[in-house]
Amino acid sequence: TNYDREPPRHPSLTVNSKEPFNAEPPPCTLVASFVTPEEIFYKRNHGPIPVLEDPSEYRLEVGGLVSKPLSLSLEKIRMLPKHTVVATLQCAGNRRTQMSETKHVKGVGWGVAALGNGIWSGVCLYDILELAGITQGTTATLNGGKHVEFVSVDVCKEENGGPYKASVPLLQATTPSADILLAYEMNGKELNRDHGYPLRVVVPGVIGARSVKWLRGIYVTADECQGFFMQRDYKMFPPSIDWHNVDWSSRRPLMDFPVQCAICTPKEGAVHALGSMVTIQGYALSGGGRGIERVDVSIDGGKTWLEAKRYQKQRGDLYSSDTDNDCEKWAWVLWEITVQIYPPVDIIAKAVDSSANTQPEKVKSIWNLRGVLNNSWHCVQVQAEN
Ligand code: MTE
Ligand code: MO
Repeated sequence: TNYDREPPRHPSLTVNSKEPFNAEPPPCTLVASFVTPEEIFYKRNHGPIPVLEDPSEYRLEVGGLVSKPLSLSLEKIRMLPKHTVVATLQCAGNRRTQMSETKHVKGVGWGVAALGNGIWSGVCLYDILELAGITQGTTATLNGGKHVEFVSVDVCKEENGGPYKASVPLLQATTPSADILLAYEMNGKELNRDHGYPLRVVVPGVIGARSVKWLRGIYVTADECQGFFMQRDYKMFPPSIDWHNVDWSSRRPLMDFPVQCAICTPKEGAVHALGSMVTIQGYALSGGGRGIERVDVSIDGGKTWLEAKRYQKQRGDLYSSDTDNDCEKWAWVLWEITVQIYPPVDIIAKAVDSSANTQPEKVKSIWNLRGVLNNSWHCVQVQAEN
């Protein structure tokens, strides 16, 4: 595999793995804007970034159990109705490094910034499927198609040199409110190579692993995708299971992510004077289109809690009511609270989603061999100035 045609990257990124390139921004830059700029948006790859020599030669193949197979050029795709979705992509491995502190887990280490909120524009997956002869809201086609598989062109060692792939159930793919997009723009600009140029899938509310980049083919299939990342990775096992007794076929692939929250500023080990006013900021999100109902912050290690103010647009337009119905359902909320602190203190944040789901207090109770979905309470220690 050849890494000499990688795109340029922003110097502020923390590189967790160089080849393949895996990197995340400093957490404080995440809370600087509701929409994450592309340069600092986390990058999660399993191989070199593909090179598309001639965009006019590109074709998206739509096949499998469809009545009208298609081969679509970029030009044709751009002529179809354009939709925009604001959605946060989050890697299932976000906060994995912390999970490893209790007991080692296998996988690329990530801090709290393996996520980003983007404005994605492109065509709706159900519009493409409709062109291929599948009607909206279909659970199965007459010839037995029940899943929609997305296939890329990148070279992954886990796939023995084959491309990255994933699938979603046909019903989700054909349901307009699921908002699955084939995006060719990110934040109002042409999608860049790191994030999937010329076309990527965006499956809102679902772990990032299913949002296949550098999309080349969409296939309606009878079975769920049998690729490595669906069957032998991105599954969650109980704490009692480790590499010696794991049976990958006993669990389903992860899809929706759970309620999650992290403190982005102050950072771990920050120093503050006794009695100083500190603004604590972070993000919170949940999967499956569930919004955030509440963010609780403690400045005494979890004895008492205060509710933070949440916002989705400008920092200036803080809202804390549950009556805000103009929120983006697939996007994170940013939150903040200004408090007087007497260090040393443990600052903790936890969120509650719109279905009243809460986060586990300790990482130990959700430890799993692949280190996925660490959504335990996030804690930052602040030291006293001496
Ligand atoms: N698509 C392809 N083709 N190859 C990949 O390695 N990584 C997946 C997903 N799509 C991946 C992919 C994973 S695990 C995540 S978390 C997201 O892309 C990351 O998207 P980003 O790099 O645009 O942030
Ligand atoms: Mo991921």
